Amino acid sequence: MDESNSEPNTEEFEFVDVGEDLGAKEIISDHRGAFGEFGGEISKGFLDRAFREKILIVGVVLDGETVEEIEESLDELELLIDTAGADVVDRVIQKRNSPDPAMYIGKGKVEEILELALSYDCDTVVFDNELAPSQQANLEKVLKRTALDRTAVILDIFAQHATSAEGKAQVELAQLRYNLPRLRGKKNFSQQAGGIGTRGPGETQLEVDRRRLVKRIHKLEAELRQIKIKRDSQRKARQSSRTKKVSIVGYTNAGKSSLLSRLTSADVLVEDKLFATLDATTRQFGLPGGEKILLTDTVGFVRKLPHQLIEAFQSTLEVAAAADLLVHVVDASAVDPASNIKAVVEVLEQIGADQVPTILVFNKMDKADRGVLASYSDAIGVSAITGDGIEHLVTVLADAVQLTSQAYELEIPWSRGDVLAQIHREGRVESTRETVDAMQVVARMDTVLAGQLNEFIVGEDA
Ligand SMILES: Nc1nc2c(ncn2[C@@H]2O[C@H](COP(=O)(O)OP(=O)(O)OP(=O)(O)O)[C@@H](O)[C@H]2O)c(=O)[nH]1
Ligand SMILES: [Mg+2]
Repeated sequence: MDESNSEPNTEEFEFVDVGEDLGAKEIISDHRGAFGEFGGEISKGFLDRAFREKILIVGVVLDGETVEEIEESLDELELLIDTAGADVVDRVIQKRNSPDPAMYIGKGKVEEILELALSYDCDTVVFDNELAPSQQANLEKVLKRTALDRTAVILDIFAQHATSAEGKAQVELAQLRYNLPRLRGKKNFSQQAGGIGTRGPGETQLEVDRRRLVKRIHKLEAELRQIKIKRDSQRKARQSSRTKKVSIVGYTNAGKSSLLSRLTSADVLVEDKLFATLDATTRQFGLPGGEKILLTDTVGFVRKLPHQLIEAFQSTLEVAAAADLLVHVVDASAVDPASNIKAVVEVLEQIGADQVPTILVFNKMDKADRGVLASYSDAIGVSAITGDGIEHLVTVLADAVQLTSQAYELEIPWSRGDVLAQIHREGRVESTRETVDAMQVVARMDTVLAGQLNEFIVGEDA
């Protein structure tokens, strides 16, 4: 096979002259590089899992940001890397007005990082900020080791945790969309077998690989569309449109799955790791008043959730945007619950779920100070483990679900006992008054029921 592109292909990259002699005492000749080896399929993640990689992390304090914020973000990155199966050996922080176009951080800082990387003998440097493909390539060239960003780490974790066909397809799609602009030629590029996918006349290896990636992306998109169509129709068949949908959202590891299983005795995966849940699990839950709702537990959020994942997980995240009500679960024992809440609210905005009414629930109160609730007057404290506060949560949940329906005033002729029965069954009657010809009723109903009983409605929002 002709493997002529022995030089990294630079056609899409603005490689800047970053200088060769940066004082490196030794050159690590065979660092993997993050993206050169992909030949169109994701065979492995970005991090090597044959051993625990040693990783240096880098944070940048940009204009308008504080060192504390970045330290916090780096704490989270450290947890993410641990979850991904590697160890952080040290962190570096730089203050800058704005990112450097060539390498995100300044050249002097990169040299410092190289020294540090050599002294720790670390395998990979992970940047907390999203790197442009060219920045990533430039950094790898200078640092002589894999340079990744937070997005790559999160994609890696998702790839490890995906189990369902849909989850796997969603993750692969996100990975491919991330990789596509980062593909570059490499010396030992994957050997092409003859037949389909071989290089056409005048096509470079890089073009072949890019074409294969695009093809795979289209195939996955089609697959996901099919899964969604099938699931949507199953869902329609299963549930009457009147059943209220409540989604449990929140920061990863806050105890969302634990809460679902505490409420519904559902057998869901609960694990002390980030992004344990990637597939939405829905269970029916009977409220004290008798009304049944659908409770869905879904993927957790973090700061700067990669847009590739948000796009690929659109159909999973849709359950939050389409819900009548959200239960936002917060880990009350977290170092800084407020900043986790902020991160979640930001993702909710991104997926168009920020207008959905929300109950704020502080979980893990068994190991938190009650003081955390002080600045959140509407929040409810619970423990999914001990069951403390759960009864109260259920009451609040029932009330909140009621409020998602509108109150109407109806006049129902005595001859229509069937309608009266239907309101009692499907809505919530708040008051009744008998007159000579009719029963006057104030009831909360959703739009579907209200539509059916339109002819009896005499007023709204009573
Ligand atoms: N002490 C204490 N631990 C809890 C409580 N609720 C959950 N946990 C623990 O927190 C960890 C995460 O719980 P999960 O229910 O998996 O959290 P999650 O929000 O679904 O997490 P992801 O799906 O990974 O986003 C597990 O180790 C749970 O046992 C609680 O009320 N108290
Ligand atoms: Mg979970």
